[in-house]
Amino acid sequence: MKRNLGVALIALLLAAGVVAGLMPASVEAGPIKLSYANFPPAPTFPCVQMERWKKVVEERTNGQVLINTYPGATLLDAKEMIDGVIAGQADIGNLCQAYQPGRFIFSNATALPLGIANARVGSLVLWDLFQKYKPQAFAKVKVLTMFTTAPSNIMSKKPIRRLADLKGMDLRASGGAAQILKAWGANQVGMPMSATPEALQKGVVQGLFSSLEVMKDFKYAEICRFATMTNTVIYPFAVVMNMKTWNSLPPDVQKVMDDLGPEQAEWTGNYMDHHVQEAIDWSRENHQVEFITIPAEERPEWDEKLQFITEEWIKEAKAKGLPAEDIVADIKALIKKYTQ
Ligand code: DTR
Repeated sequence: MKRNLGVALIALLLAAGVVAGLMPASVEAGPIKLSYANFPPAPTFPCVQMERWKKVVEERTNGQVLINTYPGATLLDAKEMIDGVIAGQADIGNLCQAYQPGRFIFSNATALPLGIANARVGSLVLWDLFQKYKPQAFAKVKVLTMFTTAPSNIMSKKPIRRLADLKGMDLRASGGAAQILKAWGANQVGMPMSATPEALQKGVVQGLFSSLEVMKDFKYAEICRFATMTNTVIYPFAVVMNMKTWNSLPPDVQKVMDDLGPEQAEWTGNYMDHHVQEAIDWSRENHQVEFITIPAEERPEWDEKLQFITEEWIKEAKAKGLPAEDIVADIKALIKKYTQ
């Protein structure tokens, strides 16, 4: 009898422990596992921000969530990213919106030559703009964060000091930036970032147009000993989650991710700006790269040649039913707000 009482007491204590959350109810369901796909190699900035997001989410959810990252297109490549996430091939994916200017016409307004001076400003502008307009292109996914690159510059094997030096030169660009190179008289060659190292090696192109951190991350400084500081457009990116996955997450996990959206945008912008400066210093020191400033008297000509791009975008966006002029006005106002 005494013994039975003892057993009952232990059982009662155990039950109380379960109710109080001190012990697992049965075999505890393991952490929620999420896959995160990315297209460029691990050391590049889109993947650095991915690892940071993973670490912060895992910490802030106290191990409730575990994220497996897949850099280097091992799960999904650049152009299949959003459809792959919609189809559930990955729970999360990072995509460059500028690679598909027709599909992401709204966000690519931030890639117009409107004077975004750095990645921090670009990322904050893009995030706010997305929140205000919630573009249709993202209706089927949950957007976790957005960010941009720093402005684009020309990296080349031969020096480009004046517009005339660009005439007929084969230069790589991707997405919306292609028309910029064309407008300046270069022969634009389109390809994703991943194909560029080989194209440079083989001499298919004599340079490229991108933000300058790639000088270090892809070691382009070994081949391109010159960089012409055009400080033109940024590239917008987005990190998206499969909608079913999102809806299956507990509210506290969703809140951690929601709160992280704008913080991650700013963190990535700051990381990028800092890293661009590091890459410039590294390229100068290790490969004697010359950074060329466009002569002041020629600068207006470079800028004038790009004016049509915003006008064309407004026409195209209007035809698709977007409030194009309002979007451009908002971008200009947001640039002012975040540049101060
Ligand atoms: N400028 C775009 C986007 C870009 C900039 N840095 C990286 C690094 C890795 C992948 C893409 C990008 C481009 O030229 O593709």
